[in-house]
Amino acid sequence: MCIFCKIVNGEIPNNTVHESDHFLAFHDLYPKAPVHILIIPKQHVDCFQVVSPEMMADMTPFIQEVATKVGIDQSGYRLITNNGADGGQEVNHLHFHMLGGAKLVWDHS
Ligand code: IU
Repeated sequence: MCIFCKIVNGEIPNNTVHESDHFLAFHDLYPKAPVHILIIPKQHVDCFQVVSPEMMADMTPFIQEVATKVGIDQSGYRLITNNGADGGQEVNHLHFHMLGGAKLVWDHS
């Protein structure tokens, strides 16, 4: 079972920000910005390339709710998903990084 599935089923603790029946948002263990939240579907999906349009449609308002809940919906944030090897994906369970809480620098590397 993948590490994020273990977080979903409670085997590994997490610092939850927001939760619904289908999605979970929790603080990244190694934050790269003042706010760094990971947003995942509870159902295992490998990566963005294979996610269904229906799941993305459901996930969109959840992601927006997370931003509102942590108070960065107005100040702004960056939403990233690393897809596959060249994208730098290390955990093979779809996740969006929500980064904010400061004016972010755009790093193209
Ligand atoms: P990536 O896009 O797959 O590279 O991102 C994985 C993220 O998961 C990365 O930012 C890690 O810090 C984060 N993470 C975590 O928060 N908790 C964990 O147990 C593991 C990784 I493993």
